[in-house]
Amino acid sequence: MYKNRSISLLLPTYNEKDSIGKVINDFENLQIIDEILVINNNAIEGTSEVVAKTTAKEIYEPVQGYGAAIRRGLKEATCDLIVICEPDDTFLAKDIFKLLSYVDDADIVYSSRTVNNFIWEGANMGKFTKWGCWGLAKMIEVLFNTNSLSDVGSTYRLITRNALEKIESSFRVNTNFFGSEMMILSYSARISSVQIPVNYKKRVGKSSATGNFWCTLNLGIKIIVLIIALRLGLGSLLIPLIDR
Ligand SMILES: Nc1nc2c(ncn2[C@@H]2O[C@H](COP(=O)(O)OP(=O)(O)O)[C@@H](O)[C@H]2O)c(=O)[nH]1
Ligand SMILES: [Mg+2]
Repeated sequence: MYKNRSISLLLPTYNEKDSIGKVINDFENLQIIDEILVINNNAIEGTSEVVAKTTAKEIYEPVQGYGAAIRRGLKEATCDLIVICEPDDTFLAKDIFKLLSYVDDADIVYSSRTVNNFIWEGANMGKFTKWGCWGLAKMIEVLFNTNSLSDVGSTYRLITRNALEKIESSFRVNTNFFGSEMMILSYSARISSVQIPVNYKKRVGKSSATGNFWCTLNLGIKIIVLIIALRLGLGSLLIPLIDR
């Protein structure tokens, strides 16, 4: 609970068997989360056994992709505030307090991983990823006239139930750029938000979304198409072509 508001935490999992137990424990130890939901998205063998040793509830989502997993979690979450994170140990559980400290002023608190002194040694935030994420965030900032944004791809975020209800029916993306779609839809719906820096650490295990230059470039191009499609009102036409 935070100021009498209950908190759900969503952790989608695909390839995080070796870190998910620690990440869940880190959040449990904060003693403020009311419900931890792990969305198992055809995760590697052994993941369920690790989750079973924690207080988290495991949900299976067969439709493959980060977006499909998060959308399922958002449907299942029961609390007033919903926090989305990753179980790969790239984020710090205690940074949830930074997100929560803005919840009186904004209905969505996004995080940014591009602030230099918050990027840990070994984190997957080389120049290409950093400036790419920053540049695409600026593209959204200009085209949708948003508050200051410095990262298009940070998945650690908080949304109030009220805000979620305004945009949930517009979600279309099932794959890795769901987070960017959510961001743009929230600005189109005039939901108040802010983006704040969080710590970004070295990943445990291999990243499947931005693990190498070509994956990152491919994702970046899809996000450019997404931004233009949503700006021109062509989401229903163009998103199905790139959402794979
Ligand atoms: N790539 C991928 N990630 C998925 C899938 N389903 C859920 N995820 C989650 O997407 C998040 C981001 O993936 P990750 O490999 O960490 O990419 P990175 O954060 O860009 O390094 C992780 O929390 C995964 O558990 C899927 O089908 N493919
Ligand atoms: Mg990750």
